[in-house]
Amino acid sequence: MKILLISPSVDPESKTPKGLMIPQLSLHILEGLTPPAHEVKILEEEMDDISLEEECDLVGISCMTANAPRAYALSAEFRKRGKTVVLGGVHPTLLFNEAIQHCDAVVVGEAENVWEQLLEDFQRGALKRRYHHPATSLDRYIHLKYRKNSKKRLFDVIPIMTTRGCPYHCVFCCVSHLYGNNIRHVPIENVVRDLAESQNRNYLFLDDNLTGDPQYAKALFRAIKPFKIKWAGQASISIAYDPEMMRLAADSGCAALFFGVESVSERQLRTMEKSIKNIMDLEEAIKRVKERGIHFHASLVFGFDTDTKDIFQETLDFLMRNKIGTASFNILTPYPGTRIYNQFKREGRLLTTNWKYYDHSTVVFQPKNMTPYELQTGTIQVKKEFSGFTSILRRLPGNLSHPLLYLLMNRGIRKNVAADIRRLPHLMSEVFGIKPCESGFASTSGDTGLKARENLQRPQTLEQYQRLEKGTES
Ligand code: B12
Ligand code: SF4
Repeated sequence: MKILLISPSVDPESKTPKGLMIPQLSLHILEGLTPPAHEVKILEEEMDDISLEEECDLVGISCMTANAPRAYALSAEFRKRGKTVVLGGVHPTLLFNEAIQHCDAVVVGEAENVWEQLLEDFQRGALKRRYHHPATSLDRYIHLKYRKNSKKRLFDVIPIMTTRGCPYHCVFCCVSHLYGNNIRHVPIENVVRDLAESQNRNYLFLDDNLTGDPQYAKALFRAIKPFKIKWAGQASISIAYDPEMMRLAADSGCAALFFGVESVSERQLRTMEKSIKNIMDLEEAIKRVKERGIHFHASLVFGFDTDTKDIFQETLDFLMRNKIGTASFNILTPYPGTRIYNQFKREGRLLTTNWKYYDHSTVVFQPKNMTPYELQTGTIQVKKEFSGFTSILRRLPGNLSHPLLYLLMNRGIRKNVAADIRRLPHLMSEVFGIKPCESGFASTSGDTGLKARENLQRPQTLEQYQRLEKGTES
């Protein structure tokens, strides 16, 4: 039997250079679980073209919330052509009732204990609508085959996940709904086997918090040290206060760590399940990470109810003062299955439930202390100033341990700003319900586009937005 596994893009028109793609682990796990009698083909739409006429018996599609509409559209096309489609991943797990309307079967949660059964059922003509295993074990070794995306070792990065599950319940996160509240581990000998078999130089640990279980993390770092690899991963900022962990991480090849800093507002930090709740301790932690020669990437979120318009300048000042290497500037997104989604829905604050806008870069709700437009453009402005030439030069002295990574990632942010500005007019009319004046964007196309705000009618309240959305005001 021929199985086609697909990871759809949010926007099929835009492609990512192959060299920057990290293989989609879920699809490679499915391939590894598939008995050798079957043939598997993997297509990642961000770099591959998808042919609807592809010869296959079964199609499996993986999606998050933002690419769910595209997954549903592809599924509809394949089903029209007589193919059976199975959906899996974050979004179908969170919204089974919605996903099942668009396909033949859904795998809710992890696939390790159900995929082979699903294939058998399909071959017998007895496919069920829902597959789920409540307590997936990560003990089994699954051999993963990766194709090379790039000939350059610098860009060829292989993903590895060593833990699943999270004991915390951050209001904007769905991970504990997906994988449960207990941290489960892949046996360290299996991780070591992965490294030995893949023979790569660069790895990305996909764990939500690689150091969530300090004992496991330390044993892991000791075990991988002999491979002399370079790796990056996500960790909790509290590791900066564990000198042994820092030493073991650095010795095992840690080049960069991504930290969910989320906010530089103490008011916000105090409301969150964070180990560090004040700015002074955060700044000391950043210093310690950098002293170890580890690149510091901060992930920030704008749009909390405690945020006012001052948060943008406050964040920029913080990033410059601490010479932060790189950062992701996310807009608070109420993903279905999170506490914040339920709250905003209850309060009538969701501006759209078109999932394609649930991408961390679009305001899809009514913020408390500013308009959606202000949150959107404020975030773009921070990205723009942070990734500007002067800012890169000013932060360079604190980022000399990995200069190439520093420059390339900042360039990436810069490119992202241009894309954000290009889509602003579309968001304004489609999500915020603001109609640009006739003279609006055309006259500002040579500029950043942000000046266009002067030419726009800007509704200030949710009621105004809702009226605009219904077309009763223009
Ligand atoms: C790594 C990662 C990324 C990487 C992906 C790199 C890559 N090529 O793999 C990058 C940085 C690119 C990324 C980007 C984004 N990400 Co991300 N990401 C993750 C992370 C940390 C791990 C995902 C992963 O690979 N897990 C390992 C695999 C094995 O697990 P899995 O995908 O769940 O797959 C299992 C099952 O779900 C199931 N399964 C999955 N697919 C399928 C398909 C079929 C057919 C079947 C049968 C089963 C099945 O089987 C698998 C094995 O058990 C998760 C957090 C998490 N814990 O999941 C966030 C996460 C998935 N990302 C998230 C978000 C929001 C994003 C972005 C929108 C953020 C942004 N703006 O940058 C973008 C969107 C990109 C896009 N194109 O849509 C959210 C999704 C929320 C949501 N409801 O959609 C998560 C949950 C983070 C969070 N805490 O909120 N992400
Ligand atoms: S944001 Fe991180 S710590 Fe918080 S629940 Fe999600 S995975 Fe856990």
